[in-house]
Amino acid sequence: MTAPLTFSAEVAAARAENRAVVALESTIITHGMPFPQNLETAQQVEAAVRDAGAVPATIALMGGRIHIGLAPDELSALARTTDAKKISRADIAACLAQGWTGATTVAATMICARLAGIAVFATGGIGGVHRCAEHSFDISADLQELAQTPVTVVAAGAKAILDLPKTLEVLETLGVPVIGYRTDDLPAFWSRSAGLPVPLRIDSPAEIAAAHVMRARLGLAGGQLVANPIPPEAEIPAPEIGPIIEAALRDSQGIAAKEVTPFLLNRIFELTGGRSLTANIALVLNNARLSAAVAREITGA
Ligand code: PSU
Repeated sequence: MTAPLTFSAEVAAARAENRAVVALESTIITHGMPFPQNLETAQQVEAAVRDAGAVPATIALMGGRIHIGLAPDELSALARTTDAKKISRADIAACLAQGWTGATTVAATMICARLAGIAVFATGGIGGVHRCAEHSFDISADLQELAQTPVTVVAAGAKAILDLPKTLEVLETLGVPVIGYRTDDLPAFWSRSAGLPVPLRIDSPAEIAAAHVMRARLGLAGGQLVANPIPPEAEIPAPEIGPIIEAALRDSQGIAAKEVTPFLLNRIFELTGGRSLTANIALVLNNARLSAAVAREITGA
């Protein structure tokens, strides 16, 4: 009994040649950005990985199979789909067994990447501990996944809609290394700094790769979170985005569970007149480039 994996032609060729592969998620396409920017971004992110010398593997669930790499027409169809389910660890088996179309979150993409033997994954920002989680208990399954699945995830920190100090605390409790890339400050998605120290700092892709390999040698479960700050020219500084996040949170009363993050991202998009999306695209591209460099170091290419 093996997992139902279907590799795209490009990813299958890369595997045969032992070339570096970078996993990419699909919830950001279906639930994180509006059409057509979602498709344009997904295509640009794949191109950025190729330009940096690795092969992109966008992951999605379709027809009862885990697709590792999507053909251009599949990517385009997914970006236009309005009824894809947002799939995390809890949903993945039922989604496959039912043959639903599922977009993978960070947690589900990590599970699929591990099954496909992919060590590095690029996203925008991970999920984490939501504000007022002491009342709602809303903590993203992404954190537990980082604690148990050995994939290095490159993100621009956790999304600033979250409670970032609590997110860092939970990651520490779970034993997840949070590595600032060329920074001592925790990046906050749209902003370069959350005003919190990042627990670890590493300044080169080779050293991030070495830490990944060392975790495997030590038999440590779980992955690493690489926190890569948004490029300076694209950032929305924290004092500027802060009040907008507060306003979006006020508007989110009554929204719960999986709907919270997509609602907030969309509301912040509206309140910033689209500037948050421009920043989101820039940070994802930046993470794709760093992921390709780390993946190449791990495969020795
Ligand atoms: N990064 C982005 N946009 C997104 C996401 C990441 O730039 O929409 C998605 C990821 O799939 C992540 C999810 O796993 O948001 C977090 O959702 P939740 O807070 O419901 O766990």
